[in-house]
This record gives sequence, structure tokens and C-alpha cells, in this order.
Amino acid sequence: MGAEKKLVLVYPQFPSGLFASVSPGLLSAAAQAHQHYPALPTTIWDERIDGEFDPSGVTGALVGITTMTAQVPRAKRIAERAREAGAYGIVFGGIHPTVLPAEFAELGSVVRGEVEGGSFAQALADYVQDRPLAREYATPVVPLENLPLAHPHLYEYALRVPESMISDSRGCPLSCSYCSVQIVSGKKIRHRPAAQVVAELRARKLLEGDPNPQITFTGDAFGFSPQDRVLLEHLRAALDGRDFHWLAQIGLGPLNDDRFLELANSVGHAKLIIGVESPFRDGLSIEKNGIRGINPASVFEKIRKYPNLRTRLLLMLGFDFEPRDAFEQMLGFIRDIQPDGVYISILTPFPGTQIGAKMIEQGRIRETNWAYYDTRHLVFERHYQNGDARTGVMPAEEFMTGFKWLLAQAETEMQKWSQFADESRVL
Ligand code: B12
Repeated sequence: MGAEKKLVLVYPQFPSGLFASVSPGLLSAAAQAHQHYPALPTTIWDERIDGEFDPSGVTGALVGITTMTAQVPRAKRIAERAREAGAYGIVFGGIHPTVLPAEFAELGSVVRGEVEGGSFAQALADYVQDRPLAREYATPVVPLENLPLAHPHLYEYALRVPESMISDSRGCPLSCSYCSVQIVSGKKIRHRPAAQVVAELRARKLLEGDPNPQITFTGDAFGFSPQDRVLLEHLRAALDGRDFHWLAQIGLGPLNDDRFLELANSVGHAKLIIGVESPFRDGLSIEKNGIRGINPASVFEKIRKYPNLRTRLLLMLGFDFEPRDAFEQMLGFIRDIQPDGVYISILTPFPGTQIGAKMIEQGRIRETNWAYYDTRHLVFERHYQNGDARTGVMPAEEFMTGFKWLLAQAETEMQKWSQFADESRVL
């Protein structure tokens, strides 16, 4: 007799271990399972919450593992252990398996892209009906109306950590050379109807009660479309004066608009994650569309007038267009802008991105262990502008010394103006 059917969804530990919030990708996979097979017991094991994955309970189970690039070595290890423990099959999902499915062929199947088109339901059907799993499951992206919800016990599980995430929209039209978003979700922004996002928040107990948990909207281009304003209006009405802590990635364009800022300021308290990326605006305009003509410092100045809005500036270091003293210049830029928080990443040539393809073509990849693709390590040969259109090559140690110097200096500087102790830490 076969073991009891069950679905075990796993979030592998992240090498640099920051941030805990239960993966919206796994919750979406769980929602598909609940919609199609409501009697199938489904659990999530998030290694950041539950510790190292214990495979002892997975005999006969379908094990689904989500993985960004940096989690891949750990994801593979979990898959091996689950197989040794007698799992029925392993299904990998998320950005990295979508781009490089062949890497997982020895260990299990891959669900490529989003699950809402039915791909994961097909894998579940094979599992439930005892058929062998296909090597790959893939369905095109679909409109995000009437998305199913997961079993309530998984939302209870997600409430164990003080941050929660909800998918409000997917896709991004910008095609930035370093970004992976459109590989999974396409270039067209698809919004969920505002009332349905609010209904999910309510079902997950994120709208009423304790206002302190922080809710992140995972859309990549929040504020660009009228639907985002409609969502904020719906939220404001649903909150009816209650507080709500939310976070969204917002571009400089919408933030330049006072009406948008007034609206955002009227909905609880917001952390605006602002991808300015680089002080070297001319160079950046080649890698990122739509940034010309907006002065980041004046946008931040404008936002400071709104008491319920905090800012976290996102910067990236490592582009070929930067000068040798990019570290010092970036510090000066942070001083000019005076955000409440800063997150500085090292440019990382993720598989499937234009920058990834360019680095491979130019033979500049220096590190192939995916665990280092966490934006805290330099994995490629760093070039910089040396004047007169000459290119210099910076040794990795020099770059990392400069990066660490910048993080430390920025943290000290930020304490001078950031009113929020928790924000002034430079991540
Ligand atoms: C939210 C988010 C995070 C959260 C993750 C929270 C969590 N617990 O998972 C946080 C803030 C922690 C995070 C961190 C990082 N992130 Co991030 N993040 C995102 C973001 C904005 C949204 C992802 C999301 O939840 N979408 C909503 C869900 C519903 O969609 P989804 O994840 O695509 O999942 C769908 C499918 O992929 C699939 N699926 C996913 N998993 C699984 C699993 C199974 C079994 C199945 C069947 C299907 C499946 O089904 C889902 C529904 O259709 C994406 C950009 C994007 N739009 O994708 C970047 C993104 C995933 N992040 C990225 C990166 C690089 C990072 C960092 C490593 C670096 C950085 N500087 O930001 C850090 C890591 C820091 C750390 N130490 O943790 C890159 C990944 C590139 C890569 N190849 O790895 C992305 C794509 C952004 C980008 N611009 O390129 N991130």
C-alpha cells in the first residue's frame, strides 16, 4: 500500500540569511493545491523559520522546492535528502529553475514560470494519480483574476514572522539589463483586482488587528499604473482610519507626482523602496529605461514632507560605467539624498539576464558557485571607466574593500539624519 499523499513545500535557507517572510511563490503553489486537491495535506517548511529541513516525514510525498539562484546549492541538497527519504518526487519552481531547468534534471521535475496557468495542477494530477512526473511543466502567464487562496493553516504559519508578502501585480515593462523579473512574469504588468487583494489581506488576518506586521506588495513597478492608485484607495477605505504598515517598490516617476504621494501618505505608514540603482545617471540610462530627466535628490526632498512615508534607497555597485572612485561618489550621493535606509547590492550577472549573457560572452564570470550569487559577492571581473573612454580592471579584493568601506561609512552617516533607528542600518 502506498504512503499517504501529501505536499511538502520547502524554502531553502538563504546563504546571507536576511529577511524572513513566507514565500509568496510557495503560498501560490499551495493555493493551487488547495483549489484542485482540497483534501491533499499541504505544509510549508521554511528553513529560516523551522531550521534545517528534516526529511523524515516525506516518504511518498510530493516535495516542492522554490529557489532563487543563491539558494540552488541548498535546494539541491534538500532534494537529495528528500529522495533518500523516499519522496514520490521533487518539483523545483521559481526563477532559477525557470531559466535553467536542465540543472535539475537528475534530481526531479521543474515547474517553469508562474503556476496560475495550470502547470502545477498538472504536476499534482500526475502525483495524485500515481503517474510518473514529467521532466517539465510550463503554462503561459494568465490574467490574475480570482486567484485561489491557500488553506488557512498556511496563512497562520506565515503569521509566525512579522513580515508578510502579497502578490498585487506581476510583470515589468522596463527590461533592465540586470533584472530577471520578466523571465517569469513577462513584460506586461498584470494587476489583481484591488478588491481581491484586499479580500486576501483580510483572509490572511493582515488587515484587521495588530497593525505592526509589515505587508509587502511584491509588484515590481508599483505606482506606474492607475490600478495601484485604485488599490491604495480600496485599502484606505477598508482600513477606515486604522494603521497599516506597508512596503512597495516604487519608481522615481510616480514619486515625482504629489497626488500619488498624498494618496500613499493617507494609507497607514509606508516604506517606499526606491530603485535609484546608481548615481551615474547617464551610464545607468543604458541599462535601465525611463530614468532620464528626473533628479533623485529632488524626489527624496519632496517625499520628506510626508510624515507617513519613509524611504529606502536601493543602489547597485559594479557597473562598467562607474569610475574607479565609485565608492566615494556613492557615499556623496547618499549624503545628498538622505534616505531613511539604504540597501546596496553588488551587481550580479544572474542567469537569463542581459548582463548575465554579456559577462559570459566577454569571458568575465569568475565564480560559478551559485551560493555566491546573493549580491553580497563579486562574481565577475569588475571593469571601471578610467577616463578618455579607457577601461580599467579592478582586482576583486580592491572592490570588496571599497564595498565594505562604503557600507560602514554609509551606516555612520545615515545615523546623522535618519530618524528611524531600525532603518539607518545599511543592508
Ligand atoms: C519578494 C521578493 C523577495 C523577498 C523574498 C521573500 C520570500 N520569502 O520569498 C526578499 C525581500 C526576501 C527578497 C530578497 C532578495 N531577492 Co528577491 N524578489 C522578490 C520579488 C520582488 C517578488 C517575488 C515574489 O514573491 N513574487 C510573487 C510570487 C507569487 O511570484 P514568484 O515568486 O515569481 O512565484 C511564482 C513562480 O515563480 C512559481 N514558483 C515560485 N516558487 C515555486 C515553487 C514551486 C514548488 C512551484 C511549483 C512554483 C513556484 O509560482 C509562483 C506563482 O506563479 C522578485 C521579483 C519578481 N517580481 O519576481 C525578486 C527576485 C526574486 N529577487 C531577487 C534577488 C536577486 C534577491 C536577493 C538575492 C538580492 C537583492 N539584493 O534583492 C535578495 C536576497 C536577500 C536575502 N538574503 O534574503 C531576484 C532573483 C534573481 C535570481 N536569479 O536569483 C528577483 C527575480 C528580482 C530581480 N529584479 O531580478 N526578494
